[in-house]
Amino acid sequence: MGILNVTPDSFFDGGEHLRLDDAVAHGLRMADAGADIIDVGGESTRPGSLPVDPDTELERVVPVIERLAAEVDVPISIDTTKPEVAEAALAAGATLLNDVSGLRVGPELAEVAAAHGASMVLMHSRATPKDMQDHTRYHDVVGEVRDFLAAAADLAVGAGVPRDRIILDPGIGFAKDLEGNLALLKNLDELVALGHPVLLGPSRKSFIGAITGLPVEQRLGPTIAVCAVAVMSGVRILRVHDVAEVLPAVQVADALRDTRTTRE
Ligand code: HH2
Repeated sequence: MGILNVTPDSFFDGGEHLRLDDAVAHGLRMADAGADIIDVGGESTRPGSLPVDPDTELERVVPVIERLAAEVDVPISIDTTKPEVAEAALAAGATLLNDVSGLRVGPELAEVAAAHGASMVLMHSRATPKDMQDHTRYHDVVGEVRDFLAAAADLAVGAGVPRDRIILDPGIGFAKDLEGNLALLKNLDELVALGHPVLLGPSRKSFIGAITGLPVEQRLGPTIAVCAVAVMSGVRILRVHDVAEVLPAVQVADALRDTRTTRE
């Protein structure tokens, strides 16, 4: 899944794709590089970021989705927590709804997805991007995230989304400190065991900076390492900024995973 942030303030690519032509060109580049999904977002959710009003978010994402839907074959995903933005994005040609709130505010987003026959990503998070890093304490982060995602999947099914269209995501960096992120990354198999495809978004995030001391521009190598480990743990979708660079590592990890399982 290639990331296409149509925002002025995303933590890595903020401001790079605000012009429609630049955004579409980047989407096409990622599709050419082998992305299976393009994830379009119009609101940064980095720690500390402030919400964007629905009209601004709509103006950013809808024209990009319309153009990409006409110009690329790969599915387009909309990264939003606002039902009105989801509705317009799915009408414009997106077929996957990426909900970083994991339906915390209720089933409305799932109802929108169901009405459009769209698939859904349900991600674990807490509070809002502005204050989520004040909510990083858990008794058992892996168990709590797993139970949250299982309940969110049930809520989506209740709202009409077929179970086989639901993807789960532990939400790396969303209301998690380094210890929490590492616990989740070390126990991805527990989320995979829920039976849904698991998506992971580690790309250039601050836990990599905390481990390596590297600034965001220099986090590609460690991002690739995390992606390879995630594939070995059964993760099926990696949400990344650098599709061309990550894809070969994912292909190799996938081949090694098959080797390990076919020997017995
Ligand atoms: N991370 C971000 C945004 N959306 N969606 C899912 N499913 N999983 C994630 O881990 C995830 C996500 C944050 O990263 P990014 O889009 O690069 O930055 P920003 O929020 O600053 O736009």
